[in-house]
Amino acid sequence: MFNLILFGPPGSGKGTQSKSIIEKYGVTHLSTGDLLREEIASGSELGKKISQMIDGGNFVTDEMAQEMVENFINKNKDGEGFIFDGFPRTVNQADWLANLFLKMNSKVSVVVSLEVDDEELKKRLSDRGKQMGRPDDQNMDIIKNRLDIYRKITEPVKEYYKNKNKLESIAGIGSMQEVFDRICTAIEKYK
Ligand code: B4P
Repeated sequence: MFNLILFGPPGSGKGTQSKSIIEKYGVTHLSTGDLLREEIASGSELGKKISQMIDGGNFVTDEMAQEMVENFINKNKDGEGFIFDGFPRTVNQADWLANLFLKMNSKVSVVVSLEVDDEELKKRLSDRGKQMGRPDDQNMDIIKNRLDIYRKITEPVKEYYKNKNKLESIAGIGSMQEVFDRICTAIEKYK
């Protein structure tokens, strides 16, 4: 199993690049953002609760994210491996994932971190807000809140993987093809 974590702030290109990575490497896409938005779209009581949390740019609880991830992995564990897009977002989630993989006799193979500055991120997210209508992209205060949470709570996860010699940081600025080529070069070192 080859398990890749695509890491980076909101708007860094995780969802965008995941599509090309899946095509090239045949791994299964696990996007916690997509799973949460599917639950919201279903109109369930849980979906309403999730919407209150994420539409304002805040996280769901670790327990909610972990339960979703575990169910998804159990349903898709016979594939080539996974690309994690948006998970882990806390050090707690990273620890939990390591334990889950240990039980499955597997591991995180590599973490590719997309580095993009805040000005570019704000521009990308507000442009997407105009085109796609995602509630958490609509308002600059919400976008700033998401970036703040990223810097305070999610960025320390990078250090966690650096200490395990699994971190590859690459520039997320440039054309989508240029970024993709950099990601592939990083992945090939761990294949
Ligand atoms: P996500 O769906 O993961 O939201 P995201 O980080 O905004 O998306 P992404 O980073 O994939 O967007 P992309 O750069 O591809 O999560 C949504 C919310 O769910 C979170 O805020 C949180 O509340 C909650 N959540 C999710 N996971 C959680 C967890 N584990 N724990 C707790 N809560 C969780 O695209 C952005 C834009 O940039 C696009 O318009 C794209 O076209 C553009 N772009 C991409 N690459 C570009 C390039 N090279 N040049 C120019 N533009 C580019």
